This record gives sequence, structure tokens and C-alpha cells, in this order.
Amino acid sequence: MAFKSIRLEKQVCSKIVCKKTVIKKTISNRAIRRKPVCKRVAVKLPKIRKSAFHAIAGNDQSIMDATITKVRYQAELLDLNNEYNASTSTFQPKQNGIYTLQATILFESMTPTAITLNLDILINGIPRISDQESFTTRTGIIDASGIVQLKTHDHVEVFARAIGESGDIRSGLSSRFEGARIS
Ligand SMILES: [Ca+2]
Repeated sequence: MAFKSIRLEKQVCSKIVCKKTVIKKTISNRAIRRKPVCKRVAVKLPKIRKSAFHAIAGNDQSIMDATITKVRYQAELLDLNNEYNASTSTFQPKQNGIYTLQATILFESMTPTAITLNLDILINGIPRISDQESFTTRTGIIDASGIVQLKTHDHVEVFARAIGESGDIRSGLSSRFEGARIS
């Protein structure tokens, strides 16, 4: 079988993911064409939406001595999946998963009295992440952080208690409540 002509042509697919050279040969008046080597690459977007929130105390808040008080973080700075309710200072995830959570308050007492401060992150009313600090200066910062498993619509809130004297949670960046889904 004699070769009458050999003709090479190059074709490049437009998709970056499938750039390949296609060789077309003509042998003995009969065209032999290779099938296109391009394949559609199906990219599946993750069904899980990103989840992260960040809020700070927008106003000073008084805490009475030895009284468990819900901490208010009214100023919402981030809420990717619309899961944080600033009016109730409550985070309610829309997805099951593993979350990292952190709560912080800047506390200021009336006088330089010995204060023991408790800070708890509660899930459905049960303390799950806690910290305790003692200080004798008028101001102190306490933070409670950890990783927990949450279910859809769990209620995540922050409570504080000062033992020794009444005082105020100061507004601003030092009093914040934040979290994100990590898995
Ligand atoms: Ca929100």
C-alpha cells in the first residue's frame, strides 16, 4: 500500500485542561482521523457552604456580682452563611460539622478588688467551652476557645460571671465572639 500523501494538522482545544495535539493523517486516499482527545472535566462544586461569623460588643454591659449573665455581641462584622443573630447574640449553624469557637471579654470592675471571672460558651444551654481567670487589677481579659462538634440549629451563646464585685464588659474589639466551620 503506497502512501500518496501525508498531511499533518494541529488542533488545540480551547479548554486549558485538555490541550493536546491531534494528528490527522491521509493514507492512500483514506483519511484516518483520531478521535478528539479532549474530554470535558466535570468540576463539582462543594455542596457545603462556608461558615464563619465574627461579632463584637457594641455597647458596654453591666454584670452584677456573682450573677450569670448572657454576654451581648451586638455588632456583627462577619456572617458568611447568615447564621449569627446579632439581636440575640446567638450562633445557629445551618450545617452539621466541626467548628472552632472563641469568646472574649474585657472586664472592668468598680475598684481594684480581687475578681474571679468565668466565661462559658454554651451549646443548647450546656457549658462546653470554659475559662476562669482571677485578677486584682480593675481590668482583665478572659477568653474561652475550643473545637466542638455542632448540629444544625444548635444554639451557641456566651455567658459570664464575675465573683467579687460588679463591673462592666467593655465594648470594642477586645470583647468578641467568633467561630468558623473547619470540617
Ligand atoms: Ca447575621
